[in-house]
Parts: sequence; C-alpha cells; structure tokens
Amino acid sequence: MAELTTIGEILSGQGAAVWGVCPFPPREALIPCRGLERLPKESKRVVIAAFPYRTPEQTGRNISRYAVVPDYHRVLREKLSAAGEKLSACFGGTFVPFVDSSPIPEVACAVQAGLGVKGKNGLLITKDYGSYVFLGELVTDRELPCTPPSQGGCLECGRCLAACPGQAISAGGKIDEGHCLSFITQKKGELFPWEEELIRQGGLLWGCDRCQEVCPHNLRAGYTSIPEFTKDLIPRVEREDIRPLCKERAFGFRGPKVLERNWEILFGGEKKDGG
Ligand code: B12
Ligand code: SF4
Ligand code: SF4
Repeated sequence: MAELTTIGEILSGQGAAVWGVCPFPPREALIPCRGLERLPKESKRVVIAAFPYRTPEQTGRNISRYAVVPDYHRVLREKLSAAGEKLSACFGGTFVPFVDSSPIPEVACAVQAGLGVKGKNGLLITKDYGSYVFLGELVTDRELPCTPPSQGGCLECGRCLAACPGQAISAGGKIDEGHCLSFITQKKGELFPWEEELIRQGGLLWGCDRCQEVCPHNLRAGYTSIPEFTKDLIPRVEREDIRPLCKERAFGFRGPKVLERNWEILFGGEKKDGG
C-alpha cells in the first residue's frame, strides 16, 4: 500500500529499525498521564517505531545500558516531530509525537503493529536488535492502513524469571513494579533495607538490565547506528558528575538526590572504610 511505503521511508529516514501502524487502543487501555491532553481529538491510529540503542560493552559501567546514550526522550521526540511534519504534509491531519511518558501502552501497540513479540520480561523483542530498542509513536486522526500484528511470543526459556534479582516477573509475564530493581533505583526517599540490598546486588546507580542480558533473543542483537546514540556515551557516573548530568541525561528526571542516595548505598561504605 502506497501510504505504508511512504510511512516506512519517512521513519527509516529518522533511524527507526522497525515501524508499523495499529488502531488507536480502547480508552480503558490508555495509561493515565498528562499526555492524555495532547492526544488528537479524533485519534484513529498509532504509528509506532523502534529505535536501537545497544552500544559495544564499556568497562566500568555503573548505570544501565539505556542510560549510557544521550537522553532518548529528547532524541526520539526530535526525530518523531520531524517525521510527524512530513507525514502531515503527505496525508493531512495531525501527528502528535509521544515517547515513554505517553498514554499509549507502547509494548502492546508495538506487538499489535507487528514490530516484534512481547517477552516474558514484558519487553518488546525485535528480530534484529532484540529488546535493546526504545519505542516512540505518533498518534494521528488519519485513518491510515494498519500493519499486521506479530504472531507468537518469545522462546519462553524462563531465564529472565530466574535471573531477576527482585523476583518481579511472574510466570505469566506480568511485572510486579514494586519489586523491579529498575523501579527501586528511581524511587524517591528512604528505602527499605531489602531494597538497598537489591541495589547492592544489581551494582548499578540507575536501572537494571538483568532480564535482557540473559535473554537468548539478545545474544546477537545488533548495535545501534543512530548517530545520536553512537557519540557522547557516558557509561560511568562519578559522584561529582551526578548533579550536572541530571540536567541532561535520561536518569535525571527524578532529581539528583535519588542518584546520590544510590551512590551512598553502593559506594559510600567503600569511602568510609578507606578513611
Ligand atoms: C511504567 C514503566 C516502567 C515501570 C514498570 C514496568 C512494567 N512493565 O510494568 C518500571 C520503572 C519498572 C520500568 C522499568 C523498565 N523499563 Co519501562 N516503561 C514504563 C512505561 C512508561 C509504561 C509501562 C506500562 O505501565 N504499561 C501499561 C501496562 C499495564 O501495559 P500492558 O501490560 O501491555 O497492558 C496493556 C495492554 O494490554 C493494553 N491493551 C488492552 N487491550 C488492548 C487492545 C489494543 C488494540 C491495544 C493496542 C492495547 C490493548 O492495555 C493494557 C493497560 O494499558 C513504558 C512506556 C509506555 N508508555 O508504555 C516504559 C517502557 C516499557 N520501558 C522501557 C524500558 C527500556 C525499561 C527498562 C528496560 C529500563 C531499565 N534498563 O532499567 C526496565 C525493564 C523492566 C521490565 N522488565 O519491564 C521501554 C521498553 C522498550 C522495549 N524494548 O520494550 C518502554 C517501552 C519505554 C520506551 N519508550 O522505550 N518501566
Ligand atoms: S529490570 Fe531487573 S528487576 Fe526489573 S524485571 Fe528485569 S531483571 Fe527484574
Ligand atoms: S529470557 Fe527467555 S522467557 Fe525471558 S523474555 Fe527472553 S526468551 Fe522469553
């Protein structure tokens, strides 16, 4: 279909590895957030795309993989805004960009649009880049043709369940947010001792990648070639870098105190022991 060819050209021109179109989800499936106000009045379709972010292994990394690259919210928003302008010029109507802080359940829509399958770890797994992709979308009031949904699921090997430090993944593939280490590293305020212990076990100041690192679908996941994600990589955050970096990197949205607390949990003891 001519419309899909045009959409593909525009999105791949912005670095999307895979993309698709699905119906706008039922209202009850939308995630409550401020983004609801930005949705087009007559939302009909979600044009969704996956952007690879895997980079070669870096020594001394103390933050999760997605946080090593420049803030993906900013990078994808720029790319999707540019794509939205072109799509609007081609098809008329509005194309509103969203990334992460979005009312759209992104993994479910990506599966619905045929970008890949949903793993037991809750994440979208693509053929060439595994789960190391960011998702972003344009919500439109145009009734564009849809792409076929993906069939099947992941290999169901259970490695993510076994490796999860917080035992946050259920056999049915639901994530218990409160026990997910990624969530705990971004929680504000004082933590329970068991939460602090999980941070020590994870060894990262921000995020958690265990359920992705053990996944067989990620063994041969390709590296990103998106120019914005191949430069200005910061794999290690030192104590004195936390405040300046919080102004520009993806881990800054909870404020510097959360990272400073995590730093104390992970490395504070070392300093005291060393005098
Ligand atoms: C909240 C959130 C978290 C929370 C909770 C995670 C969770 N799985 O519950 C925390 C902080 C723990 C987290 C952690 C991480 N996250 Co997160 N997170 C999100 C966020 C903002 C919302 C997820 C959510 O609550 N979805 C709602 C749930 C309930 O969706 P659901 O189970 O699919 O159910 C819905 C569907 O069934 C739908 N539905 C029902 N009927 C129908 C019908 C139709 C037609 C359709 C289309 C849908 C539909 O309705 C249901 C309710 O909404 C998304 C971005 C987004 N807007 O989606 C990123 C997102 C899922 N996270 C992402 C990432 C990268 C991570 C981490 C890897 C980061 C890290 N390294 O630390 C970890 C991984 C943890 C894990 N295994 O999930 C990426 C995942 C990319 C991918 N490959 O899948 C996303 C997509 C952000 C992005 N834009 O790239 N995350
Ligand atoms: S991100 Fe870490 S804690 Fe969260 S589900 Fe995956 S392995 Fe478990
Ligand atoms: S580790 Fe195994 S069960 Fe978990 S998402 Fe990957 S293939 Fe599926």
